[in-house]
Amino acid sequence: MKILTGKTAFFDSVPAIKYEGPQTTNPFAYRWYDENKTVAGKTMKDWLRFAVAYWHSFNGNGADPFGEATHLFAWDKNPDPIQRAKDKADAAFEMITKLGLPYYCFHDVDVVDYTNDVADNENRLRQLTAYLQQKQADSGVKLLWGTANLFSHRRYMNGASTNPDFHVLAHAGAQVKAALDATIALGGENYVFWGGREGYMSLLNTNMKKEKEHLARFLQTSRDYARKNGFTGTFFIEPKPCEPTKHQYDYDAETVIGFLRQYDLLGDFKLNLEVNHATLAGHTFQHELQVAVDAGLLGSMDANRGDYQNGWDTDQFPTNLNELTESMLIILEGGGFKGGGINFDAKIRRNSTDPADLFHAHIGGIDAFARSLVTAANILENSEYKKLREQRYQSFNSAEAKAFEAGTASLEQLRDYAVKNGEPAVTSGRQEYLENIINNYL
Ligand code: XLS
Ligand code: NI
Ligand code: NI
Repeated sequence: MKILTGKTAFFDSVPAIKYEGPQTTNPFAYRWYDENKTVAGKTMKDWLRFAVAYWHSFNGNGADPFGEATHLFAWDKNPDPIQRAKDKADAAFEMITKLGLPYYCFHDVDVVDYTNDVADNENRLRQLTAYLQQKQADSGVKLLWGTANLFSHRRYMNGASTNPDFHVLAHAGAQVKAALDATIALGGENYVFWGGREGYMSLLNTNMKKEKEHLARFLQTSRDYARKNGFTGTFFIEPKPCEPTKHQYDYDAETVIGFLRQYDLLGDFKLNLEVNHATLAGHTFQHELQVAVDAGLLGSMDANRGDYQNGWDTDQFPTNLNELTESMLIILEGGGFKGGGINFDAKIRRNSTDPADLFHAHIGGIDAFARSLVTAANILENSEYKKLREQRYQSFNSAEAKAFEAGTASLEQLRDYAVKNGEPAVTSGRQEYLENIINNYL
C-alpha cells in the first residue's frame, strides 16, 4: 500500500508496519497479521476487514471528566477549522496506510467541527468529503461505514429521533441526511446508527411507546432517503444497554432483532456489535455474536475490551486472546461479517501521549485478532470441539425426537417416551475439557 503523507508527516518516527512473524523483536511489525495469508479458505485481510475509527484516534484528546486534554497532537492545532480538518485527514491517512489497513469509519463531526448552522455544516462536510475522496483515490483505503453523531450536542440531551421535541428530531434528520450524502459520495459500504441518547433517564417524563415508534419511523425515513440516492450498502444498528442514557432502547442484540422485526426493517438493517457494549448488557461478547449469527444478522463489529472492575465503556484496545479466540470461532462458523468488518472503536489511555502509542495500540489489536483467527481455524479443523458439541444433541436423531422437532409429536407421546425409557442418564457437558482445548491451541 502506498504511504500517504500530507504536507507534513505526523508520524515521522514510525515506519510502514509489515509482517515479520512471531519471532521478530521489532515493536513496529506484525507478528501474526499477514494480510495475504489464507486461513480457512479466505485471506486474513478478507476475514478481518480492519478499520480505523476516526473519533478515538484523531479527535480523542485524552480529556476525562476530571481533567483536560493530554493528547496534544500536531494535527489538531490549526485555528482554521477547515485546515484543521484537512490536517486530521492527512494524519488519519498516514496512519491507516502505514498500518496497511483497508478501511476507516467516521462520524460527521469527527471529520470537521460542526456549528449550530445546518447549511454551514453541510458545506463543511462537503468540502471535507471532496478532500477524503482524493485521499481514498490516492491510497485505495475505503470507507467501511459513516454515521452521524446524534449524542454530543446539547440539543440531543433528551434524545435525537426519540426526543420529545419534534424540532430536535428534525435537526437529527438534517444531520443524518448530510452524513448519508457524505457516506454515499465516499462509496461507504455501510451506515451505522448508534442510539447513544435514544432512551430515557426517567419514565416519569417519558412516553416510551411513542419514542420507540419515532425511532422506527426515523430509521425508515433515513433508509428511504439513502436508497433513493443510490446507497446499496447495509444499515447497522449498534446495540448498547446504557451510557450515556440510563435505559437505551437498543439494549442488546436480541432486543434490536425484535425491534427490527416489529418495524419491518430486517431487509435493510443488520447489527454492529461492540465488545464492551455486550459486557455492559451483562452478556459475553460471544453471546451477542452467537445471537446475531443465528439470526443471519452479524453485519460488523466494534473491537475493544472493557475493564472487569469498571461499569462503563472503557474502550480499551483488544488484547484478550481467550475472548477473541472464542469470538473468532463463532465468526468463522457463521461465515464472517455480512458487509462490515472489525472497526477499532478503542482509545489509547489518557497517559499514552505519544503519536506512536496509536500504532502500538493498533498493532496489538490487529495481531490479537489475526492470532485468534489462526487459532480458531485450527480448533475448528483439528480439534474435537465441533464434534463434542454436536454429540451432546445426538439423542435428537431418534425418530421420536425428529417428530418433536417437526411439530408432529404430542405431549402425550412425550409422556409415553419418558415412561418407556425410564430415567435419563447423567451426561457430562465437559466444559473444562472444552476450555482446555481452547488453551491448548492458543
Ligand atoms: C459508543 C459507541 C460509538 C459508536 C458510533 O459507545 O461505540 O462510538 O460506535 O457512534
Ligand atoms: Ni461503537
Ligand atoms: Ni462504545
